[in-house]
Amino acid sequence: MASKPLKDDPTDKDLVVGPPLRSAVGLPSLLASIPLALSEMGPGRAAATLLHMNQKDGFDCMSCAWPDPPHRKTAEFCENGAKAVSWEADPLKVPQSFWAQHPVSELRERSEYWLGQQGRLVEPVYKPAGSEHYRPISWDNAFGIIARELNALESPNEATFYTSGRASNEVAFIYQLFVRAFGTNNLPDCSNMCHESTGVAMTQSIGVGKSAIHYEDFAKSDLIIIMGQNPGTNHPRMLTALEEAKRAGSSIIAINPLPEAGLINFKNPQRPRGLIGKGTDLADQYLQIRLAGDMALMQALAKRVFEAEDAAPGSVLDHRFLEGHCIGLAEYRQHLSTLREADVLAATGLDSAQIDELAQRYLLAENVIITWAMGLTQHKKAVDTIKEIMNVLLLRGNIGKPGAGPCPIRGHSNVQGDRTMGIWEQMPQGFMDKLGAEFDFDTPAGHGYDAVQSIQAMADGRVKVLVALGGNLVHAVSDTAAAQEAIGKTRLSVQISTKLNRSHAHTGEQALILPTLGRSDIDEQAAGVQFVTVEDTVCAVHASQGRVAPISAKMLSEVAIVSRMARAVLGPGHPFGWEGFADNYDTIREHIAAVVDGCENYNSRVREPGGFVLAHPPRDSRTFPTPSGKAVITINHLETLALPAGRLILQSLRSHDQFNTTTYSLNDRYRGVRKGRNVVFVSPSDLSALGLTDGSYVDVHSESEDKVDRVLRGLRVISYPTAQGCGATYFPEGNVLVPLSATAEGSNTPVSKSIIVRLEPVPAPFFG
Ligand SMILES: Nc1nc2c(c(=O)[nH]1)N[C@H]1C(S)=C(S)[C@@H](COP(=O)(O)OP(=O)(O)OC[C@H]3O[C@@H](n4cnc5c(=O)[nH]c(N)nc54)[C@H](O)[C@@H]3O)O[C@H]1N2
Ligand SMILES: Nc1nc2c(c(=O)[nH]1)N[C@H]1C(S)=C(S)[C@@H](COP(=O)(O)OP(=O)(O)OC[C@H]3O[C@@H](n4cnc5c(=O)[nH]c(N)nc54)[C@H](O)[C@@H]3O)O[C@H]1N2
Ligand code: SF4
Ligand SMILES: [Mo]
Repeated sequence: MASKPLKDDPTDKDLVVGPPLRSAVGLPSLLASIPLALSEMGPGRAAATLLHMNQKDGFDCMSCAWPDPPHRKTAEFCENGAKAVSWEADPLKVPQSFWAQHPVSELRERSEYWLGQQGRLVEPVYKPAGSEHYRPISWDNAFGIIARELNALESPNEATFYTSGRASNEVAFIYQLFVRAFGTNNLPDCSNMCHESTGVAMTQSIGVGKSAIHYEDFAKSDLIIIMGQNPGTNHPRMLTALEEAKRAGSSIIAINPLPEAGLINFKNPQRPRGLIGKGTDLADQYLQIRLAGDMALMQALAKRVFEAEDAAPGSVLDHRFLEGHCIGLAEYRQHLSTLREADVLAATGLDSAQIDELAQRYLLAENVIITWAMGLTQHKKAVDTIKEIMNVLLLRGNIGKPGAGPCPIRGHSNVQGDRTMGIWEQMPQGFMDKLGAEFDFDTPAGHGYDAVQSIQAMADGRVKVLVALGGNLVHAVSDTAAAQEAIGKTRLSVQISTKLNRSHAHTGEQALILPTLGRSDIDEQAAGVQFVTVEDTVCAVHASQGRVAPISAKMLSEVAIVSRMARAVLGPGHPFGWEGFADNYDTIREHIAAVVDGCENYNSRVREPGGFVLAHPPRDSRTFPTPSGKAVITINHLETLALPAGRLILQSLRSHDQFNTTTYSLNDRYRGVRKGRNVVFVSPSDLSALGLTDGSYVDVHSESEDKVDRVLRGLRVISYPTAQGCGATYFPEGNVLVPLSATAEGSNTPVSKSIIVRLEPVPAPFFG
């Protein structure tokens, strides 16, 4: 039974706010996912998808990048994975009549929830210049329009090619090949707005920008420090790994301005006791840090490590490791000697005793893992903050040994694989050389545009065509109004998508929507049913094969779309063998094996049950591929976000029932919010200082250097136990507040988690 398309957009009319929960998962969430799957997909598709999700012969969950355990259970998915597959495998189709009925001007006013509920996109549609309506078009004509517009450009650099991290390795590889054969490195991706800061920082520190642990290391660790991450919502099966680690004797420290339920306690739905019992208490220490205070905290921790070493020389630092594998120790020690505790306390909002306890716990543990996600990467000093994490780990040799290492937790299910395959505006020369040699062509020189630079280039006319392989760029990037205007200036925007979203409404003069198969769909090509491959957050690569029949024969696979687009644009005689790629994905994997380091014998290794783990020199052998050949202990200058009186630092984050810009429902169960999203969380002490009360309404104005008044209107204030001086609201709505130019130093990632705002009281909205 398919859900009925909504007539109206949901409002916050029935918003209910209760207390935040102190435990995650358990019975309610398991039960919550099943009826949803049944009502959206029907029982046949629900069984075909849920039972094959994350199994060795099934498909990879399309939601987050959390890895699969070595031994799989029958139900190897979480509530949010079930929501993601229910949303994708929805048998409801956007009907042909839809396009005549709904002009783009109307779609612009619709909520993401409404857009996503209209069903799967099942035929290509085209909006000509000057028209308010899309209309069905043949695939050949669609590719013809793309070829015409791309080939009319004065330079290939006048086009930009976005990728969202759900794309498989196979399509990512041929997409970047097409883009580089066309002649540009303009390959922005969602990673630019996500873990870019991580990649930059870790590459400088240890030479590799990826997690340096195996799945099994969680249970081998003595201590896991979880920073800036909400696993209960965004990587729910991580709670199982944390529970196993706790049972094996590890302790957990959570560092987060918000008391997130999933970090406090976990009831495991896979364990009968978990359903009814009191669950496992997770965090042994919970540090409610001020937003953007983590760099100061890591420096204070490192300083305490040095003080302990001074008190007991030779017994605290890992001298053998430091001497054999690292540079920069003496300078770092010297630099931290000037760190002032008062600055640390102001930046973190913590007291010295809390930081002392953190240091004691760190020093007592032999093997330490530090994980993090968007709470660290989306700040001005994000790169330096992550380099300080690396410093802390290096001091005690917490890398390249069992149970220890840095572990950034990626977002989209294949965002890491897409990078491995060459989706990056600044791929290293070694990759470019191998790509050029394999296909015998001159790869474009120089760096291309990232996501923010692409929007800026559209705004000032340097980019005239936008092609997007998935995602929802206009609503995911910062400064929504500026992004809408910029994309509106292009000649053509092309979206390769499964479902409708805001990027189909804010388009170039002309626009194309190309409907694609998703992860769960059976992908049949000339050589038979195909599988694709993906890489998870711990560098494990494996196959993924869809399990349900596509609901329309007019949808094409992403590989078919990209290879046909390439043939249309580059000409029928183009020598790379595009047609064969779509017929049989093994042909693509042969090229991946030749070009991508670590992917030798790719076709046979991904056919092993469970796949294989990519090499990682720091993890595997304490070899550091930096210019010096050593891990670099870096010096970073502390800068604390200044907070003028009467202002708050605001973060924008995910509710429990959304996937990035996709809204599954208006609920955020763990934080006690139901049937509404237009809320701002503020601490009780800030509320009284600002003269506001729980339940009142405010407009949120951001205060930026360019003096533009960016406003998010009519938010309901929630008194919430967040760190003092800090507020929170939901992403993507919060993007209207972030100037395009407000980005992290060194990674150009929008600072979505540190926006200085002022709250102005307004009357309660009237819900007619
Ligand atoms: N269900 C679901 N799963 C998802 C996604 C989704 O939208 N829905 N998105 C996927 C993607 S693309 C990504 S990148 C990940 C995101 O995963 P997360 O990073 O967990 O996502 P956010 O909701 O942005 O949460 C940020 C967390 O960091 C904390 N935080 C914010 N600022 C700071 C800070 O300055 N310091 C510290 N210490 N903590 C801070 C917040 O309080 C919050 O708990 O999840 C992935 N998985
Ligand atoms: N303010 C603020 N902004 C943020 C963030 C934040 O925390 N705060 N987080 C940032 C982060 S971490 C990220 S990753 C970005 C996310 O940016 P994006 O990746 O661009 O956004 P998504 O919402 O994940 O994209 C969803 C759309 O992808 C399409 N889609 C879904 N599945 C498939 C598929 O299999 N194939 C294809 N071709 N299309 C598909 C659907 O049409 C769907 O509407 O947003 C960033 N923006
Ligand atoms: S943890 Fe992430 S990848 Fe695993 S089932 Fe849940 S949403 Fe999917
Ligand atoms: Mo992300």
